[in-house]
This record gives sequence, structure tokens and C-alpha cells, in this order.
Amino acid sequence: MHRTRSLVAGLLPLIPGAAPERLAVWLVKGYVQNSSARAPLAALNIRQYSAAPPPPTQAAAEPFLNGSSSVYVEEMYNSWLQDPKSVHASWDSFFRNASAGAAPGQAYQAPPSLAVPGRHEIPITALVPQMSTSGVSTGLPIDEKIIDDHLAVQAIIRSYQTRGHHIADLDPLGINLADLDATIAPELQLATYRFEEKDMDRIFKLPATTYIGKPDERALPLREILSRLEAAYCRHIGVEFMFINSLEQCNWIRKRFETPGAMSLDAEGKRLLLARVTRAAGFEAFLARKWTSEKRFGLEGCEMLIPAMKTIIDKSSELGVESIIMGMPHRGRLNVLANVCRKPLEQIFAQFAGLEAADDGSGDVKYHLGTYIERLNRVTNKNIRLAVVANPSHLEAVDTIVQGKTRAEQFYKGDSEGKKTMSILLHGDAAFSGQGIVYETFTLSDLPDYTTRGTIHIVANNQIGFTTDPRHSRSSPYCTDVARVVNAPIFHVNADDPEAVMHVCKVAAEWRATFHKDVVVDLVSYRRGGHNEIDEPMFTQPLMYSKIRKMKSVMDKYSAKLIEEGTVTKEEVDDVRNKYEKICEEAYVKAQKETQIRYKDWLDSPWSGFFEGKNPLKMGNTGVIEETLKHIGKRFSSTPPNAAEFVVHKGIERILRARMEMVETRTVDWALGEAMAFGSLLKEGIHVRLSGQDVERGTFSHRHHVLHHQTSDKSTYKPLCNLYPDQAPYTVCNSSLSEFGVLGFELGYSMTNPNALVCWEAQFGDFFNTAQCIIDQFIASGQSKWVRQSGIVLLLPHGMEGMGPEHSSARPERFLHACSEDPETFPAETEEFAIRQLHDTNMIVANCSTPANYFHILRRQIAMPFRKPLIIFTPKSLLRHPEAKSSFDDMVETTGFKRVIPEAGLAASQPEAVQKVIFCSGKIYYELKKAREDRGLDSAVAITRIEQICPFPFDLIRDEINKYPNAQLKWAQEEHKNMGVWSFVQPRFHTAMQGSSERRLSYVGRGVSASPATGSKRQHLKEAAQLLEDAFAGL
Ligand SMILES: Cc1ncc(C[n+]2csc(CCOP(=O)(O)OP(=O)(O)O)c2C)c(N)n1
Ligand SMILES: [Mg+2]
Repeated sequence: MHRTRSLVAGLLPLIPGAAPERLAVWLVKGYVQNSSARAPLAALNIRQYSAAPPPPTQAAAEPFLNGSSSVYVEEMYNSWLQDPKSVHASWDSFFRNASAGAAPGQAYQAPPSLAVPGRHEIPITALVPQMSTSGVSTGLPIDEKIIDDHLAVQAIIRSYQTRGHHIADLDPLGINLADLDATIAPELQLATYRFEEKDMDRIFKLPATTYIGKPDERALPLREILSRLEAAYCRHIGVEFMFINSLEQCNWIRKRFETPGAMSLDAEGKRLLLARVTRAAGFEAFLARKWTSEKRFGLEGCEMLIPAMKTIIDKSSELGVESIIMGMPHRGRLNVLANVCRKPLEQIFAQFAGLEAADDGSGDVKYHLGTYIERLNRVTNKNIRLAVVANPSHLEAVDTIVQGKTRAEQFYKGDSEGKKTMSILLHGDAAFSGQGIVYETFTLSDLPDYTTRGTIHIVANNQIGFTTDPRHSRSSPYCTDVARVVNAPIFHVNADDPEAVMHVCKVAAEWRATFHKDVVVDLVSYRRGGHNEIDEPMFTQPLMYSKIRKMKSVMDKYSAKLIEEGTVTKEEVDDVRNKYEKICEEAYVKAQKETQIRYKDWLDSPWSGFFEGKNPLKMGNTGVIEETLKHIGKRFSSTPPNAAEFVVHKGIERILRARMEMVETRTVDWALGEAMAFGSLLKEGIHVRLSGQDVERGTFSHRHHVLHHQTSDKSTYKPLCNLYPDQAPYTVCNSSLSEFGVLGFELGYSMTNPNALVCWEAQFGDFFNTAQCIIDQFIASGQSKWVRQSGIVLLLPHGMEGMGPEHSSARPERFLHACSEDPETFPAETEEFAIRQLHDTNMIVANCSTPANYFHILRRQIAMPFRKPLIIFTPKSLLRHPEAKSSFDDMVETTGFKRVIPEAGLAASQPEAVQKVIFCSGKIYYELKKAREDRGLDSAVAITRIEQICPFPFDLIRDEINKYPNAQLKWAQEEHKNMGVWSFVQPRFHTAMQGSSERRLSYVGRGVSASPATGSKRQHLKEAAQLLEDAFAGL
């Protein structure tokens, strides 16, 4: 392994290869030929450099002969030989002088420069040793090798910066390679450059692209250059940054790793560091002793995670951050809560006691719970708020939730640059490279409405994922490569070198504060035990674990080092350790007195003041005064105030006119109803955020919340932002093409402020299932597991309209299956029936058939005294259906959301005569209604719509059934029988009928199917017609 670094030790003699003829060879030849009479070649003596600074000389190589100019010069020279006039006069003069025997440096005289030489700029003349300083013409030729060698040194410096991390000593075990690659890049190999041992003491000018020189050093011996590059890039830190396409940022990083002494830590810093490692190790040791076989996903082998996080927090706090939101997986989580957040130890220990919970809900395992703590940062003496967001087992799923929550906090605090609130995301090595959501998280990191202005990522890289080796778990060299996509610098560090870890963490925090971009710290470490405390790692990694068993802990190694260098005494080390153990023991005793655990103590997003003083069963009004509807309607239908300059698309003008006509006739369609819901909330000071793919226009081109100037780029107008001067802000944002990431983001956003309506819309409802994890793990079960509420709204376009298997159904059955309502229990009928149902459910699922009802249900999200996720199946064809319109009468003050819209036509006036009641939900209503009319069955058939599917309106359905004592009861749906709402409503109808065996609800609609919809339009129409036939059959 003949690497350049071997030169430092001067061990490897070089066999110089034949130097290819390049780099202004002509010039050397010319000089030799023409100057031999006046100065012997030997006088050049270019190979006899010494470590001493070269004597100043003016007889120098030409300063412009650097870099890649040699080929150019050669070409120019050849041209000049043929015709001296073919080149510029200055070149002509130069070549004449050179040919006439002018000395190097004399052939061309640059015009005097007014600029002071840069820090690294020294005249190249200073680097050519032993040349005459006297007179104009020494007659010596410039030596090609001087130039070549300087270029080679520049290349070496660049190679270290670019590729040095590949050969850094990153693995504490010394058996793996953090980049999974044992080869050494040619540019880091000695053979690539033509230096010999004796070149080691030659002096080379330092280019402006390096900071290895001290302030007064503009040139260094090669040996020192290599040694400093080694120290900066190839010891325990591997810096990956040269892919960043900003010179400023690259220089910023170079400076922080190359500057001599940059990584040194003072004695106080070392003692603090040791104390932190001691606590991290002490915590795990204490748990291991007290609960030997309990799963805790210990941090042993990567204890440096704790001081790393603390350093980032200290530094960020120093730089002005007041709130940090963190997301992390299982590994070391308890330690983070104890030692980073300083959650009371007795609360953590009580989790091991198997106590009953004092609050409702099913709870979660201890290494998933969140926390929120406000405390004094002792290093900076400033207050800091720390939140660890609760998460499921699903690795990395919490990432964008943390980002959304962070973004929301920044937004509500007016922290538009992210100076006060930031996020830290922790990752395991296998999960970071394996989970696609990580990529989605990075992709959001710089989008205007999603950026958190820089996240610090820390990878607890123990070089294993459960039982799988990295070489089987990723195809990229490093587990962190995904971060390169956003030009985030990546600092790999050997986690057994605490001081190196400190350095990269400080730099990471400074980076984030300076550039507000993501950065990654890769803590290359190991896992001392199995995947968890009861797992046997020797089954699968015998050699790795034989080595691990022999490893001393980082705490032992570091304390020994500090004792040896005299920074601390053994007594001090023991003292810190014993004191922490005593703290743990005392907390243990306290924990044993606890009789219950309280999940509320583990809440990551407390909504202080939101619940206090509220009647949990009192709903606010959702209707609004007509004046408000009118005002919003008009504004929403108007062109921008500067309409004369703002060119609106003709089609939009038509849409706006149609909207205005509706307002004038006191009517709303879907888009207007939605705008009125949003607008009225904005008027009440409620921030509304609508996010998702193409939501600004709306997938079906019905919304148009952002108008685009047709002749001026990026000039837009948002009517809903211009309703009232004192309204709340309205955010409408097209997202990246992600569901998992963006839905998670919006859920996190909704966790921050209960007084905001946060909506995520899927392009077509079906696509929600790529975000299934967010629905299952957070939306459906979040409150039950973590006593945490969210009022997020999911808008899922749904409806069978012949668009094929994937653009038809938003799969209502999937959501209903996850609803926690008991199908067999008719809730107690009190005055608060409806709101108590809402209070008790885990989610609300609705399919509204009128704009008014859509308006009310959106507003109800805020009118409720608590928060629940709302899933709404939204229409496609109904957006423009002439009948799917509502009157202001259904939206004014006295009105509200209708859980059920009963039959209101002819059939309702003579209910005894009704032969059939068809219950349905959503757009099928309009088709059934038309078919009934076509068949002249208006008085024979009642059609009743269920608008809120869950919680199920048991009371209203019972009343509706009882109203038609002689009618058959049908459920009609357009989704296939094994899909849609049928299997949810069937047992509930039975319960609503209170077990009556005389009446039975039967199904009308498509049969079962594996695919949600046919791909054939013809088949679709056939099925739709058949459905209507079946619905009215027998009458
Ligand atoms: C999405 C997901 N898939 C699978 C698992 C099961 N699982 C739990 S931990 C683990 C290994 C994780 O390895 P790594 O990310 O390196 O973290 P480590 O446990 O090594 O700290 C796996 C596969 C999971 N929790 N989440
Ligand atoms: Mg791992």
C-alpha cells in the first residue's frame, strides 16, 4: 500500500518513471540551447532542495506557467515559430527574449500589480533555490520539474481533501472499512507522483486552496505538507465535502479541519468530555446491572453519541438556538433522555417496573416514548427547550415528522431563518442507507415551504444492522451517501476518539448556524452486545465479536489517556464515576416508590393552555354569518388588486366570473365551499396550511389558490392571503412528489399548534398507501400510544369514474379498518352523543356529498375542543356536478355539519309507502337519485346519505330506519364488495337496529375483486349501469 503518506516516514524509495514530455519542455530546451554559453546547466541545481527556506531569487520560472497553461503555451510557441505575428505582441516579445537567452523570469515581465499578494501567494521565484539573484540574465533555463512538482503538490493537497476520508482511520475495531472499500485511490498513492525521499525536504508554495499553513507560512517542506494533510484528513476524522458546489463552503470546511491546532481541546474541555462519557457509560452499566435481561437497546460501543449531542446542543445554544427538536431510533434512546434531555431518572427507571398507566391509552414501550423538557444549558447559561419526538419501531419514519414540527415552530415564532429552532435527526447505519424516507427527508430540506434551514444528522454507525453486515445492507460506499444529494458535508469520525468527535460536532453546529444547510456526523463505532440485550451476536458475526470482546470501552481508554497526560487524576476519574452511580441509585429508590406511570410525562408536544378551561364535550359553531361568506366569496373570485398589470389566464378569468356569479346567487361549489372554510378560519386567526402535490391549482384544476401572471415569471397572487388585513397567514404549497415524507411532515406540523388547520391532499386518493406507515403508526394510533393529538386533515380524491385501477378508489376500507370504534356497541344516548363519539374515536372518516357539509367538517376540526385526525374522501366529478352545489342557507350561523343527510324528497313525506331505503355515501348518491327519477320511483325509494362514516351515526341511522317501517334496507356502493364502506357499516347497521331480526340490510353493488377498479372504460360503464339496475330491482 504505497500511499503518498508513506513518504512522510520516508520509507519508500521511489523508482521514477520516465517523465512524459510535457509542460513547456520547449522552454527548457530553448534555454539550455541558448544559454549554455553564459551559465552552466548545473547552476540550476534544481534537485538540491533543502528544508531551509530558499534564498530569495528573482531569476525564476515564469509565474504564468502554472496549472494547465503549459499546453496552451506550447501551442502558442509552435505557432510563433511558424509566424511570430500569429500570437499576441506580448507573447512575441516573450518568445523573442526567451530564444535570445533571457533568464527565467526575465523573458516576460508582468505589469506591476497593485494587489498585495494573498495569504498563500508567494512569488514562485522564492521557490527556485540557488539561483543567481544578481543581474538580469543568469542565462538559466526554467526547469520543467519545478512546475511539475508544484502542480503535483497541488494535486496531492486536493487529493487529500477530496479522497483522504477513504483512507482515514475510522473504525475503532480496525477490521472494517467505513466505506467498504480497501482499495486506495491512485491519487493517494505514492507511485502517482514522481517524488523521491530526497524531495521531502523541498519547499513548496501552498496554494490558496489549503489552510495547512500557519499565518506566516506561505510555503512548507513537502514532508510537512503531507504530515499536516494526514493529520487533517486521514486520522480519526474523514471529511467528505469536496462534492459541494460552493467554493465558499468548501473553504469554510477546509479551514476548520486543516488549520494547525484547530482540533485541539483545552483541559477544561477534556474534563467535561470525560464527565459526559462517564455518565453515558454509567447509565448503561446501571441499567444492565439492575435489569439484566430487559431490552433497552444499549449504547455500549457508541457512548460518544451522548457527548456528541451535548456538544451540538451547547454550540447551537451558544449560537442562538433556543429550541431543538429531535428524532431518533431505539439505540441509546433512554440514554439520550437521561443524559441529553435530563429527564428525571426515576421516570425512566419506573418504566422498567411494569406499572399501570395513570392515563388512557395503550401506551408504548419505553424506548419509543417522547419527551419535552425546558432547562438551563449549563455551558451557555441560556435556556433551551428540548423535545424528542415519540416514534414507532418503524425506523426513520419519524424523520419528516420532526421536520414538520420544527418548521411549524419556526413559522409560528417568526423564525424565518431558523436561528432559534432547529432539528437533530439520529439514525442507525443500516436504516439510514436502507430506508427510502431518508431520501425523501433530504429532498424536502431545501424546499421553500418545507425547509427547516439545516438539520444536523448523527449516524450511530455501529457497522451492523441487527445481524446484517454493511456489505449486505447497502450498495453505496458509506452508509451516509444519501446526504450527498443535497450537498451536505459528511463528517465521518472514529467514535473511540472523543476529542475528534467533539471537533466534528462543533463544526457541524457552526456549519448549520452559518449556512443553514444539512450536515451529517457519522459516528463510526461498534455495538458491544447483540442487537438487544438478550441477543447473541456470535451466531452471525463471530470474528467481529471476538474483537469486540477484547475492546476497552471508550471511557476507559479516554480516562487512561487523560490520566497519562496529566489532565486528570485517577481519583478524579473515580469520583465522577461514583457520583453518577450515586445519582442513579437515588433515582432507583425513588422509582420504586412510584405506583403508576403517566404517559403525559412523556409528551413531546404539550399544548399548554389549549385544553385548560375547556369543556371537552362542547363543540363550537361551524356556521358563519352571510356577510363573511359573501366577502370571502368575492375576494376569492376577484383578480389581483393590480389587475391592470397582472395578466390572468383567460380560462381563470372565466372561472373567477363563474365564482362571482355563484356568490351573487348565494351558491357554492366544492372549491368555493373549501375556500370559505379556509377563509373564515383565517379570519378567526387560524393559520391554514394546505400541502401536497399540485394542491395550489388542484389536481382537477378546480382550486386555483395561486394565480400566475401570464407574462411575468414567478409573479403570483394568492386570493386567500388577501381576504382581511388582520387575517391569519394562509400557506398553500405544492410539495415534492412524496407521500410518506410529506404526509409525515404535515403531521409533525399539526402537532405544534392546535390552532391551525393543516391539510394534506393526495394527488389521487390511492397514493396515500405509500404513506401507510404514517397512517398506521402515527395517525391511527398516535393518541393511544403517546397521548398526543393531531387535527390533521387528509383530503383523498375518491370515486369510480372509469379511470382504471389506480385513480379510482382511495380505499376507504383501509382507514375504516384502523378505526377504533366498537361495531357492536350503541353508545349511550345523551345530549353530547355526537361529540362524545368524536372524543372517543381515534380518527374521523367522512365522505361528504355537498360543499356545505365539506365546509362545516373542515371548520369543525377547529371548533372541536380537542383534536382528531380527519380523513375525507373528496370528489372528482362532483367538483363540477351541477347538483353538487350548496346554498349559503346551509352554511350560515344556525347550520352545522350533517352526519347523515336523510331523504328529503317525496319519499320522506309518505314514509310508510316507501318500499326501499337505499343508504349510501359519496358521489353514488347523485347517480342513484338520477336513476330513481328516470324510473319514476321518487316516492317508492328513499335515498339517505351517510356523510360521517366513523364515528358511525348509530342514532341517526336508527331513526332513519325506523322512519320507513315497510321498506327494504339496501346499502349501495360503487366500490367492490370487499372494499369501500360495506364491511364497516354492515355490523353497525345491525347494532343501530338494536338486534332486530326482522329487518336486514343487504348489499347492492359490484362483486368482490382483487383490483379496486377495472381498466376498461366499457367494463366500468357496464358495472355502473348494473349497479343502478340492481339498486332499483324488484320495484
Ligand atoms: C422499517 C423497519 N424495518 C425493520 C425493522 C426491524 N429492525 C429493528 S432494528 C433493525 C436494525 C437496525 O440497524 P441500524 O439502523 O444499523 O441500527 P442499530 O440497531 O444498529 O443501532 C431492524 C432491521 C424496523 N424496526 N423498522
Ligand atoms: Mg447499526
